[in-house]
Amino acid sequence: MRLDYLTIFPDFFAPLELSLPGKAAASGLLDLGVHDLRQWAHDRHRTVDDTPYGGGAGMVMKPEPWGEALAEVVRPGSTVVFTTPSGERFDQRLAEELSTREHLVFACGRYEGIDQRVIDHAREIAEVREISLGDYVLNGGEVAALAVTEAVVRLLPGFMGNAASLVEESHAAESGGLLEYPVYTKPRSWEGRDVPDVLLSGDHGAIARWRRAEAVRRTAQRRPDLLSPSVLDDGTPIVRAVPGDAGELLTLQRACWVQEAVANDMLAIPALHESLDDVRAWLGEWDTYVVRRAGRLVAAVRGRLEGEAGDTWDIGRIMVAPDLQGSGLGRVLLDHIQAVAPPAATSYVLFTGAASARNQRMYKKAGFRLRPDLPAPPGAVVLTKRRGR
Ligand code: 6GU
Repeated sequence: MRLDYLTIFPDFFAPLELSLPGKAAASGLLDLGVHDLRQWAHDRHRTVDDTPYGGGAGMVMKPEPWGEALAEVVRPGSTVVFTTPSGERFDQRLAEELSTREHLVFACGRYEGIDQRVIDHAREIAEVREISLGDYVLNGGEVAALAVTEAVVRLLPGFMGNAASLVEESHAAESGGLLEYPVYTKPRSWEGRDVPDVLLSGDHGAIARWRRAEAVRRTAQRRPDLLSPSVLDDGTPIVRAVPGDAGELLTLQRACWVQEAVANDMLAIPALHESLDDVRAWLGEWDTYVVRRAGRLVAAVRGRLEGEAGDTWDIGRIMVAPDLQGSGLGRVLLDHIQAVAPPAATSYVLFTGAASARNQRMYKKAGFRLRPDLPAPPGAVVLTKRRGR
């Protein structure tokens, strides 16, 4: 595999010489080229940026040096990787895909980005991927290019010493997309902390079961988005809400809570008065799940840990589009939100209108009990349930 880097900070890539890619280069598995973009800037100051058309903050990278650089470095079969916070999210699947390419050219943007025509032009002469490491902003794409390089290069055949360690680690498709289980080595007891007994048992079946259970527990706690989504009877998935769902959630919420207002003869219900910004804000604070039918957002539920000890899973905003009410969707969402509660949750709590007879019936059927002993908002009742283990 050949790797080229186009950057205004070639020194960023010095680590390539020492780390694993350096060894691969020495063994002939990798060919590396680091290029200073300014060698293709021809004015006295070797300028690579300029002010944005249309105004706005910051500087934009000029197209001409990039055009010349790509003309020199790209060849048939190249893949050009633009590292940018507005790219597609880099993950193990994408690393595996890139590891099949003959030639990667990393184009590292700085400032507010590269003139869009450079990317459009690159698409005509090569395969182009715009890649982001995640939802945060770095000053430039160099560190991202290094991270992508390390993830890709270690997948090349003959690169890792131990092929099995590639299969078992976090995120490998073969381990079911779970995070890795915790690992231990000697000594058996350290600073009063002991290695779990099962690992010393010699019982390989028990060890495999323990590791699998730990991997699932960790994943549920840290990355619930990686666990297989729940599905309805007809296979419709229940998926995590994303920020772009806010508008439809607001519409559904208004529709559902008008019914509540009528049933309880009361307009002072928070869900009825929230703005789009309110919904956007709570989406960031709650684990929210939605169901779509034929593209339309028809149901939702949210949960989060509450209480002094953080052990109560607060369930709310169970909403089902008026035309689908009575179909059992609400109950499925109620079961789902209990199932995804983090391990710390030892009980569930929810509120509903004091006069919302249908809701209360469903909650009681699901094992919740009315708690007149607990404080409730005006016009509402509290129901709780202990979490079964
Ligand atoms: Cl690839 N570039 C920059 N500048 N910031 C980032 C990133 C890339 N990925 C996450 N943040």
